[in-house]
Amino acid sequence: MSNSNQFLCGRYHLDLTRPHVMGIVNVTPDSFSDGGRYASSQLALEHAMQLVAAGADILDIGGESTRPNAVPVSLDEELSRVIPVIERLAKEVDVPLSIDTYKPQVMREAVNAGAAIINDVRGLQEPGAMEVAAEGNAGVCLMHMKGVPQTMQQDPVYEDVVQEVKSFLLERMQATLAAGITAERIVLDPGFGFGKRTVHNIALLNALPELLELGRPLLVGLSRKSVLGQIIGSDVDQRLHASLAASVISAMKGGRIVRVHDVKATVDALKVVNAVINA
Ligand code: 7PM
Repeated sequence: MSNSNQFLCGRYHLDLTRPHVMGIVNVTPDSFSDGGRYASSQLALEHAMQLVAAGADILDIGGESTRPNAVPVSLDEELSRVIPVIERLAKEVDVPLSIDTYKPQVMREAVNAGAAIINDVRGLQEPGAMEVAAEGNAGVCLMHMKGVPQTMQQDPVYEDVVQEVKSFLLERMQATLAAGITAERIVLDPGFGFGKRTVHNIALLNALPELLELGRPLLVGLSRKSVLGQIIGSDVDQRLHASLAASVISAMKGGRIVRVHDVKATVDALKVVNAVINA
């Protein structure tokens, strides 16, 4: 077993030799009722508990600030969405909690509230983010994105997408190591759908073995994404089977964490992958 499968995050030591499932928990205001903040916290908590019962190894909690085309969320709004949920979950569940944010203040308060992983779609490039990540012992996920969320899907162009993503991840990993964060606390993510067209996403999925040469575990987020919709021609609520195919392919090609909405189905699919990998 290679040491590069160990992922240290907070008080957790994950052995990623077995592919792990990260369940997505979105904390967003309920648009159908005026239930307010308490209602959306409650919904997120209940959803998170269901994902753990379904076998999630990690929970990724996000207040929607990182979403492409999303209405920008203010710092105070993002904090008031995610921090109460993290505080409660840290007491209720025994899996590492990840905070999906690029904002240093949200990272700091989330870690203080019990988050074990900082999942940053900007790869700790926001001023102050690297320092906050280095303060504690949280794990970090460094993701590649080309451009900025508002415009990144408007005809992104690459000469060689695999080399560009690989160089970027190497540079961010080196910056993170230089800040005093040890290699075992780092996972890398090619950032599917973040400034990539379908051909780029497919090329990256095929190139996971090459990205593994960077020496750290890879996190893959393809669940329900538009690249799958492009391939099968379905709306976002009809992408379960395509998402399962993507998770299976990711794990077979060396991906070590899959970030998904549909945890139970993914856990079952990856059990089949494991039976084959371990044979
Ligand atoms: C609209 C478009 C809504 C895209 C939500 C999304 C990733 C992530 C997201 C990923 C890591 C989603 C995305 N995607 N963090 N956050 N990797 N590390 O589908 O691929 O949830 S947001």
